[in-house]
Amino acid sequence: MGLPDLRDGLTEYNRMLLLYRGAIREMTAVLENLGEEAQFSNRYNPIRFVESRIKTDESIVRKLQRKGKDITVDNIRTYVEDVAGMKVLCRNTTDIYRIADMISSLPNIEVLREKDYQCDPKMSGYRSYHMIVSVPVLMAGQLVPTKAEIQIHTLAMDVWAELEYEMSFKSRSTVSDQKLKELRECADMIQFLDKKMQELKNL
Ligand code: 0O2
Repeated sequence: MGLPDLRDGLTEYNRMLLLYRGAIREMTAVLENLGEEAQFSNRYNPIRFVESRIKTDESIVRKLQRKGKDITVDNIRTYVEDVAGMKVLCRNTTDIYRIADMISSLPNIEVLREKDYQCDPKMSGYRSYHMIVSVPVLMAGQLVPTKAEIQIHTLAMDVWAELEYEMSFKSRSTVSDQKLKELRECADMIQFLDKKMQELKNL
C-alpha cells in the first residue's frame, strides 16, 4: 500500500522541481534583460555575473529538520524558500542596492521578503542582500507563482563566502574559534576594500 503513495509523492516532488527550474530560467532572463537595458540607458551594467543552483535533496531535508517540520512537498514549498537559489554578483556595495531596486520595480515579480545582511552582517561576517521573490512560471497552461531566493553581493564577498561555507558554515562545531575569528577578520577586510574601492570610483 505504501508504494503508490511514494510514487505520487515523487511525481509531486519532480513537478515541484520543474517549477523551481522554470523560476531560475525566468529570473535569469529577467536579470540579463535588466543588465542590458542598464548598459544601454546608463552605459553601465551593475550586474557582473548571475549564478544559480537547485538546492540539493540533503540540504532541503536538513533545513526542514532544523525547522522541526515533516519532510513533505507542501512543507518544502512553504518552509524552504531557497530551493531555487540565485546569486547576483557585482563590483561594489552601491551596486547591490541598485540591483535590489531594479528587481523590486519589476511589474511581474513580487518581492516577498528582504534581508539586508550587507547593512547588518551575520555573526560569521557574511554580508549580502537577500530577496525572496515570487516568479510566475508557466506550467500546464497556467502561471504558477514560484519562490526563488536571490543573493546579491560583491565579487570579493563571494570569494569569502565560498571559503567560509566550505570551512565552517555547514559544520561550525568542527572549526576552531581562532579560525572563525580569522574568517571574520577577512570579512571585515573585504568590507574595507569594497568601501575603499567604491570611494576611489566616486572621486
Ligand atoms: P545552501 O547549501 O546554500 O542551500 P530561513 O530560510 O530564512 O529560515 P536561512 O536559510 O538560514 O533561514 O536564511 P538565510 O540566512 O537567508 O540564508 C540563506 C542562504 O544564504 C544559505 O543557504 C547560504 O547559502 C547563505 N548564507 C547565509 N548565511 C551565511 C553565512 O554565514 N556564510 C555563508 N558562507 N553563507 C551564508 P543554506 O540553506 O544555509 O545553504
